[in-house]
Amino acid sequence: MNRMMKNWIAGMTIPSLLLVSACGSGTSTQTSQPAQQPKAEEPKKEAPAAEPAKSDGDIKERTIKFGIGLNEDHPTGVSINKFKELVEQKSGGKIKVNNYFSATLGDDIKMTEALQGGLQEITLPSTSPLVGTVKEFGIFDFPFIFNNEKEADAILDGPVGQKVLEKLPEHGLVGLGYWENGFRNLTNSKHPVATMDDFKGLKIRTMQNNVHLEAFKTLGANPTPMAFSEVFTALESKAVDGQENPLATIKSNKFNEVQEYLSLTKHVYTPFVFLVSKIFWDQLSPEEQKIISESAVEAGKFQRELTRQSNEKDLEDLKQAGMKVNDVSDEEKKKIQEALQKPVIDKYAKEFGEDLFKEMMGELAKLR
Ligand code: KDG
Repeated sequence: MNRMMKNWIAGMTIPSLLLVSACGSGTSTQTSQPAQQPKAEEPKKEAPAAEPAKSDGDIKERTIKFGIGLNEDHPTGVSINKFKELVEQKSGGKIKVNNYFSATLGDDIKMTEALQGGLQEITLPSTSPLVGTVKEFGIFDFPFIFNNEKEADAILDGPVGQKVLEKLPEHGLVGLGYWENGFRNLTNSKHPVATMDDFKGLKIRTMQNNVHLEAFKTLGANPTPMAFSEVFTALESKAVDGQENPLATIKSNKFNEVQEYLSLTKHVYTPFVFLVSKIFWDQLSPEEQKIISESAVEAGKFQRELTRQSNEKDLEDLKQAGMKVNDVSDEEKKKIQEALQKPVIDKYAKEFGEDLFKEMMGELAKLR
């Protein structure tokens, strides 16, 4: 994106009604509060002509491009198809959603940029590669921060998650809530990873995220950041020894074909963020925004349930497919977490915003 476009996006604000719809109704069935509304401003002159939002009840013929890196058979792919169904049904067939799976529109960063430029309407990236755009997403990347999905839901659907979503509009993006990528587990082709020492020397692909990189480095591994679409080939060619992802992704992307060991490290939880292009969003009528945000929330609930239900079967299937699976004891996880506290968590909490980090930890303490 060129500088003029960036400046223009940074200068844009959303008419207050639209923002309430994006951040309020988008998460209204969850526990978060409506967003603070910035004052409406005239868009700057060089803005592409966006059609003004019309009155309630106005639904136009539109086509949405929705892209993701995962495959269609992944629980998230199934749920994106559910989103399509909901939008098409709620709009009486006027709004069409075309889904593009398996990174056919590019990786998470590329699709996010396409949204900012108004070239694509929706994507559902992991929050981790987005820290270059909204650094606060990084607080979700800390190892062992969430003990279970219930804690993740409470933080993401609560005020902390909402505050991070509110950073998106100034970057040309609108966030309609969080779906689940999930707890990540390590696979590799060398040996089981059951202790802190077992990480040493392993070449591991990570997402494009400094916390992940630094954490694996601190454990003595050799991390390489890489877009998701390149992972299978990198594992197959042995350019890297391992990677880490939730079980559904390991299965859907057939990493078991090129990885022998699956260690249930559950070292970090990754959210997906439901992103809409702000250029597109601002063209929609309140009625159209409502259809999209309600469908995102409804399909998101379905997605979390489906992902959680499939975990057990995914593990069974991966074992059946020949992966050698091992657990990591709580004691060992604690040792790893302690080793990462100072060089990773304390260091990056300062960078991402200590107040927000403290707020998250305070909320988590209340839940425990
Ligand atoms: O589009 C989603 C995927 O590309 C990605 O976010 C999956 O967790 C993931 C990874 O490891 O890159």
